[in-house]
Order: sequence, then structure tokens, then C-alpha cells
Amino acid sequence: MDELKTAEFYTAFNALLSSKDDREHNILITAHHNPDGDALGSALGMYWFFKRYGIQARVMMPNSFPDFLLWMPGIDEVVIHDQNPSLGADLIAKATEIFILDFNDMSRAGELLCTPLANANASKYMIDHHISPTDCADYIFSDSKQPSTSQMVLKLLSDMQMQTLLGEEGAACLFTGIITDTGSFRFPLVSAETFRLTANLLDMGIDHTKIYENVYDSYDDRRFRLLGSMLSQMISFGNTSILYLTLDQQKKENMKKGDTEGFVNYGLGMKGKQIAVFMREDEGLIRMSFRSKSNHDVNSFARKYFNGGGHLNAAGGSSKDSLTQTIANFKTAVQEFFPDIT
Ligand SMILES: [Mn+2]
Repeated sequence: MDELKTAEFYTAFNALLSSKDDREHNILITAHHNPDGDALGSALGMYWFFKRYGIQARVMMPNSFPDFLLWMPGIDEVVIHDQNPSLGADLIAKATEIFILDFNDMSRAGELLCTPLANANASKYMIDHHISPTDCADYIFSDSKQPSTSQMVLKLLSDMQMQTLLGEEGAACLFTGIITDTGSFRFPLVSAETFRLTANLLDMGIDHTKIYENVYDSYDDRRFRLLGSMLSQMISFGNTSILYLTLDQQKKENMKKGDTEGFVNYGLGMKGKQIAVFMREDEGLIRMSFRSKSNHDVNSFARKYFNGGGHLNAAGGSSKDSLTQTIANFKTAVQEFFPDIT
């Protein structure tokens, strides 16, 4: 974390709030392409806060999101940029401030949105927990030691003693971001502070059991058939699990966005496994998700071999080779990069 930049961010955020009655604000809140629970959770958390504070704010996502997030309070107000680019352009033009959440490089906003966002006149505030932030915002609150952006939003508001303005709705959104980005409080970056801050959300009246049900118990039979196909063909390679779905398997089940969310984690569920990969065959591309335990650095691994990156224990990547060739390349790369692994 860059302490100086964080201090500047806090000062600027404070000044923004203090100027509520002095000038008109049109805040635009956005997050990364293919928004997940943390992207939407942190964005909608900020939205509810601004709404109750009395500052006009809108949420716009680069593209649509999985069905299991459709219950989130405020979701109906979210503009989906690639479905309504003219409204999107209007919101960007009118924005006085833009909040960039859960990403730290404009390219992560996706092809269609990254240039208009970068060219926007509004002052930009970034809150993010990914590594290697770029200077794409005027004010940067970036900390790769934080397990979720939603926790950072909660920390910011609680440091300012304003978290109760989230209300039950905003609290439910942040709780969703926190649980989905931490594997329900199990990943190594979860700290005592995560639990302390999250406890405040329960004080605000959220129904945590209901939120878990909404997020994790809402899958349809399609997902389970895909999961069955994937598990039945899992390749066990030393301490590594290789999971995949072919394009034919996805087409047969009429796969939808979000159906394979979390599939990669099954690879670490078998005793002794330290690294898991899930490969999803797409048109001309294999999309890859990596997960690992302890200090097996899949971020560096994905960067070195598969045009990707992410975090120490969770990363993404891709390959333009065939599925069979990618599996073979992965095995070779694992043996080269993680000498202790097989
Ligand atoms: Mn996140």
C-alpha cells in the first residue's frame, strides 16, 4: 500500500463529501469487465452510501453479470454499458467524479469502456486490491493485502464513521463482495479486521443466512450437469488438479455466463492438491483460472506462461493452443515453475 497516496485519497474523498452543498455532483461508479460479487458489491455499497449521504450517484458496469447477483439491492438501477452505450456516454460526459472499483488498469474496464473512461474529464477515484496498480486515477486507494474491494469501501466509510449510512441495503451488497472474494472468509488475506468490519454489517441488520442462500444456493440444473461433466474428467497430476470443459460440452448444456463460477475451487478439494487449473474452451481460445494453496504463486506463473496474472493464490490466463496442447503445456510449465509440486 502506498501510504501517501492513501492519505491523499482520504483527503480528497473528505473534500468531496464536504462540498455536497457547494456544488453539484454527478458521481459515476464503475467496476471491471465481467463484474463479480466484489465488483458489484463494492459499487452498490458506494451507491447506497452516496444516496443516503445526499449525493447523486449512478452505477454503470461494462457488461452484464451472472444471475446469482440479480437479487442485490439497487441492481435494477445499474446501467450496463455495452447494452446501452449512448446512455453510458451521456453518464460519462456528465460525471463530476468517477469511482473505479475493483480494478487498477483501464484495460480491465473492457474494450468498449476503457477509452471513454480514460478520456473522461471527471476526477477519478480508484479503490482496489489487485497488484501492480497503474496511474489511471487521480486519487488511489490501492492495497493488495486487502482480501476484497468491498472490505476497503467498508474500511473507508468506517474510518470516517459513516458506515451506518450504508443502511441494510448497502451492508448486504458489501457483505456479498466480502464473502465471494474470500471464499466465505477462508482465504489467507482474511484478517481480524475483516471479521471486525464485517461484524458492523450484521449490526446494520443484514440477514447473512439469506445472503448466503441467494449467492450459493441459487444454481439451476444446467450448472450441476456441467459440474458433473467437469468432475468426471478431472486429471490428477501429482499435487495438481486439471479441470476442463470442452466447447461441445458447454454448447450441449447451453452454458450461460456465471455457470462455471467457482468451478476451479473443486480442484483444491481433493486431499493433497496444492494447485488447480480450470480450462474452459472458447472459440479459438482456452480461458484458464488458477488456484493454489500456501505460497505457490500462481500470479507469477500465469504471467510467465499464460498471458495472465492476478493474486498469489488466484489468477487467470489464456492460451491460443488447442485444449490438448494447453493441458500438455500446463503440465510442463508446472514442473518447471514449481519444482516441489509433483
Ligand atoms: Mn475483488
